[in-house]
This record gives sequence, structure tokens and C-alpha cells, in this order.
Amino acid sequence: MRLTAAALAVSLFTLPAMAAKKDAVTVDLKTSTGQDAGTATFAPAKDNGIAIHLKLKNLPAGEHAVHIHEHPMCDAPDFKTAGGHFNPDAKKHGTENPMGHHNGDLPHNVTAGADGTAKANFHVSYLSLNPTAANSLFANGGTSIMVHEKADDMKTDPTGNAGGRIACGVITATK
Ligand SMILES: [Cu+2]
Repeated sequence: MRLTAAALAVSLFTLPAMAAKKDAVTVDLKTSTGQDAGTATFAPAKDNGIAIHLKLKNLPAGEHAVHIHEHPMCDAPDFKTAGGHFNPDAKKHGTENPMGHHNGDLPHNVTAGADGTAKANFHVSYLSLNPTAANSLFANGGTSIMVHEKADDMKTDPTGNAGGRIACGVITATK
């Protein structure tokens, strides 16, 4: 009797936590010199979009663009293998609304402090964690998350004029 009650308590406690863990994906980012650049966590949101939590470090102080790029590859030092922006809808960068948040490429800016860290939370409706969706972060084997040297100007197509690539993390379903 006591065992049954204990087993029930354990399962009630752990099942929801396990479900949440399974659905969220945490990606490690590295700088172009191989330093730890922190993490990005992608979790499903209630409206089928995703919640993104960035906890970055070892960045130069100042504003930096954060994008999703099209290939799941982060080869230092230039991270060119990540390709261009992940843009499943083939939209022009930064033109759809004043914030530029229209497009699968996730143009957002984060600000790193003097200590090189930056934290940010975004909620986006135009990306998905559903592996079969065209706008999935796992589409075609995966994507990558990129931090740039400069801020995204939210208008220059297709790059956002954000300069070099300074940190990168591979996003795949089998992390
Ligand atoms: Cu980019």
C-alpha cells in the first residue's frame, strides 16, 4: 500500500517535467575562437510558435544581431557553412512590419554588457519545433543560431547589415 502511494506520487511529479524537457531543445553556442558563448533554449509555445531563451556570454560589449541560419553547421572561425538566413517563406528581410519580425530568420538584437553576457527572451509565431513543418528549426536536417558582430538594422535585405559572424550554435532534433 505504501509502495503504491509512493509510486503514484513519483509518477505525478515526474511525468509533466519529463514531457516539458523532451519538447525543449537547448543549443550550445561557441565563439569563432572556440570559447563557450552560452546557450539558446527553444521551447514550444501555446500558440504553436516558440519561446526562445538566450543566455549568452563571452561576447564583445554592445548590440548584436541574432538570426536563424539555414544549415546546421557552425565551422569556425567565419561560420560560413551555416549559409544564409533560414527563410522558408522567402521574404525580404525587415520589410513586413516595423520590428522586422516577419520572417523565419529571427532578426532580433541583444545587448551584451561590459562582462560580455546577454540574456533575452523572445516569443515568435513564425518558427516551429514541429519537424514536419516548413518553418521548423529542424527542417532539412536542422538550422543554426548565429550571433553577429553588429546590430541588425531590420531593413537591409538579406543580411540586416549585421557584419561578421561571432558565435554560432547548431540546432538539430537529435541534440
Ligand atoms: Cu545572420
